[in-house]
Amino acid sequence: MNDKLFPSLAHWGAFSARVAQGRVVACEPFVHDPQPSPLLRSIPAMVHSPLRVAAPSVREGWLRRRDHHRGANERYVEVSWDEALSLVGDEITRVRAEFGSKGIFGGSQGWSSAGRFHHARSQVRRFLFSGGGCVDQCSNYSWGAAHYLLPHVIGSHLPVTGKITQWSNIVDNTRLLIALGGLALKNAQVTSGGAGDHSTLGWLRACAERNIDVLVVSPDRMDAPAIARPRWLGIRPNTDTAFMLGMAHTLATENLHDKAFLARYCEGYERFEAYLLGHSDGTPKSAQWASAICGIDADQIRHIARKAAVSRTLITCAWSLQRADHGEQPYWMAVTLAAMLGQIGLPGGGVAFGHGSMNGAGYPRREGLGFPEMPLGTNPLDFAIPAARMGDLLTRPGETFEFNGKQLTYPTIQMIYWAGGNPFHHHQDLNRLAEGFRRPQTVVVQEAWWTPLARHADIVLPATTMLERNDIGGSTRDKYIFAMHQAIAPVGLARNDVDILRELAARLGHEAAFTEGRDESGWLHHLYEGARTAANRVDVALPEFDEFWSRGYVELPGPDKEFVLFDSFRADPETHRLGTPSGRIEIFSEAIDRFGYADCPGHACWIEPREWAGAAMAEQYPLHLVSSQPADKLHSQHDPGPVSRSTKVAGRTRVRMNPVDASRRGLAAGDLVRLFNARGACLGGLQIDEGVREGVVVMPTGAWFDPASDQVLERHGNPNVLTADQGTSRLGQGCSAMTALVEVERWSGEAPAVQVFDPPEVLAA
Ligand SMILES: Nc1nc2c(c(=O)[nH]1)N[C@H]1C(S)=C(S)[C@@H](COP(=O)(O)OP(=O)(O)OC[C@H]3O[C@@H](n4cnc5c(=O)[nH]c(N)nc54)[C@H](O)[C@@H]3O)O[C@H]1N2
Ligand SMILES: Nc1nc2c(c(=O)[nH]1)N[C@H]1C(S)=C(S)[C@@H](COP(=O)(O)OP(=O)(O)OC[C@H]3O[C@@H](n4cnc5c(=O)[nH]c(N)nc54)[C@H](O)[C@@H]3O)O[C@H]1N2
Ligand SMILES: [Mo]
Repeated sequence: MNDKLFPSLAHWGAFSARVAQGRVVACEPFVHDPQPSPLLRSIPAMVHSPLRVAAPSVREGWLRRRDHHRGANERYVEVSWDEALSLVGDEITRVRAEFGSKGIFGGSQGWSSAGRFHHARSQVRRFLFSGGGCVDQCSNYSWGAAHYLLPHVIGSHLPVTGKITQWSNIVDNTRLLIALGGLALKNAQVTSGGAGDHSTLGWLRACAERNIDVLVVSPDRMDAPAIARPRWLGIRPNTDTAFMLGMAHTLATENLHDKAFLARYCEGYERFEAYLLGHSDGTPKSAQWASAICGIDADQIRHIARKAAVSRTLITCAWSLQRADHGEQPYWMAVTLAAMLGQIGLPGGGVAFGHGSMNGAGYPRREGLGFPEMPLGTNPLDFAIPAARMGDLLTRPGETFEFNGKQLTYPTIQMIYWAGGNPFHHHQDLNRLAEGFRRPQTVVVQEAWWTPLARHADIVLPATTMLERNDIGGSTRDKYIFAMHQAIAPVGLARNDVDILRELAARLGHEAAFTEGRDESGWLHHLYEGARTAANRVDVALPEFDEFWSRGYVELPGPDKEFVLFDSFRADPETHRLGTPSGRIEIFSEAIDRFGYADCPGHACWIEPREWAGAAMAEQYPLHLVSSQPADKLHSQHDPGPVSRSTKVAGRTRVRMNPVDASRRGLAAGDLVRLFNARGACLGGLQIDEGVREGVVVMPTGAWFDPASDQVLERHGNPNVLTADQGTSRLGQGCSAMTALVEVERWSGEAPAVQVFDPPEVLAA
């Protein structure tokens, strides 16, 4: 066989594509990766999938009548590239002329591919910005609440991006590791921008070897991998703030809190303490009080607090905690609790975010080392909505809302342009989103596959995958820069996103601003040289481009000194002031207090989520839905691939439930079940698991949205027909997907077939 190997990179790992007779036949993991992800196995089937968009396609109803009827099961007509680009170019020109740039929604949230030059979302925003601007999106679905809270409290949001105390430092120093939301290995498969070094498993093993007391607090025991020899506390979802308040109360009443640390490094502890002890509202937040809310025994809460006070303790919070109603509160409370323990800035102590959320969180790059990233330019419109508020944008034009101390108004969107994301994966309350998607005049999508988003578009432009183009990849959370070699010719009539946009820019008269005079090769050299120059400045020599390209990767040295979050602030808080107004940790924030938000007051506090076990609504919908990240894919990417398909039960997403809840409903393993609430309903395949806390069901995200035409039932198991589309609070306006109540029953009728894995009807040109 005359197979050839081509180095490449996905968010879930570096690999080499094996190509025979012009087809990708296998993906071989990067040789230096200690723990390659099994997700690589889906790539060949997906690249050559019958679900690839073969040619530019226009929805028949839009082409003939300009109708807005965007459903999930529409018919398309193939057109030539020239006709497709004329239609798109004319629409952009018309909408800009009639409504201005604020008529175009181009935030295009989504992970796209790992390559940094062909990163679709970056390119589409560059294109729209250089052509006059668009309504953009700020922050993301991952950590929206933290993004806007943490600068008020600790002066920066950077710790939530992965700049946190290094794993090696934890292994050497921590004695008690409290992981709220856990350390799930499923999540460690992925790093945004690509992972060459899957290291989390090794770090968890090292924790066990050092006899670190790893305490996983989560509704799902899967978040407590056995390799770390953890203890598991099955908490009620969305109640971590109460749990930590109970610990804080124990510290304060037993005089175990570090008064010297609070006085020197923090602002406003007294205001918080008045609340904690119940002086300001009559309710002491005792361990007993906390236990009734979070479902963890009061003695256990007290015991953990006492142990934390005498051990080197690190509290690390998964990002999921803040992807919930009032998601700002658990993060603020974790900082407050860590401040009371007085170990912030010490090796292996204090507070951190996301060690269990993504590979490489806790592996910061050496200070000063750059990585290849496309410049976006600036948006002339200078307007962005918080990422997760797009449902409101589309359904509430003209409405004013509050966001981190500002008032913004949703404009009326006439045109949506998307490349590199899937809102029918990532957004909440998808039935509402589908309604919002019918409002604009035109929806343009660049996609490689007939995803649920492509099926809701008027004009679908077929894009190449990473194996059909040359690129360069890397992440601040990984130690490599990777060359990505084109392995095969574009499939069907697919074009590179950047080439589609360049030709449109040429037709619209801003090609030079879009390309800056560089083609693919020019940009790859430019991006690599940027990283090389930055490295040179910190005395790290990287090889010339040609050597890098033929070797396929370069390895960058790790930090020269172990990274410990806030160590310099601790050493000298006057010189290394935090970026908060006081320069210190703000346990009470004047700035937030002045906003006057009842849903995010001036210090951390327990506010009941609108949906949780303690809500009145729980009588009708008694199960808390946890829609966590899927183990078998990245979001909705490659859901039709073999890895994802092999995990489905009865052809639908697996939903896990405690045996007590199952027997109460007369349900058995393998049953086809219907999950429902007032917002929607979907099918799932039942798995019974005593590692799921009673009162909770776990349905991971990622199933391609497959509504029956009446929209009453989603057939495939997409939990976002059940989640609520509401901001975390007026402060962060983040995604609050983890706050949803549902009921589950056996599906007794005939099982409706899943249809989203069949391509839509497409008429030849
Ligand atoms: N219920 C619930 N919902 C959630 C979450 C949750 O925890 N619970 N988590 C949220 C989070 S944290 C996130 S980050 C989001 C993720 O949401 P998204 O990032 O929108 O999800 P993806 O499935 O990664 O979408 C990427 C899309 O880009 C396409 N694509 C890949 N490469 C290319 C390319 O080169 N060119 C083009 N044009 N397209 C390409 C893929 O086919 C795919 O359709 O979901 C959010 N939604
Ligand atoms: N395999 C894979 N890995 C991924 C991704 C993927 O799609 N697939 N997505 C990546 C992305 S974009 C992101 S943002 C990160 C997200 O990282 P996280 O937000 O940390 O990931 P999740 O899986 O949503 O949540 C982690 C765990 O938190 C638990 N949990 C949920 N609610 C609560 C709660 O109220 N309290 C407590 N204590 N625990 C709770 C759930 O059981 C869940 O397994 O993951 C990344 N990693
Ligand atoms: Mo995310």
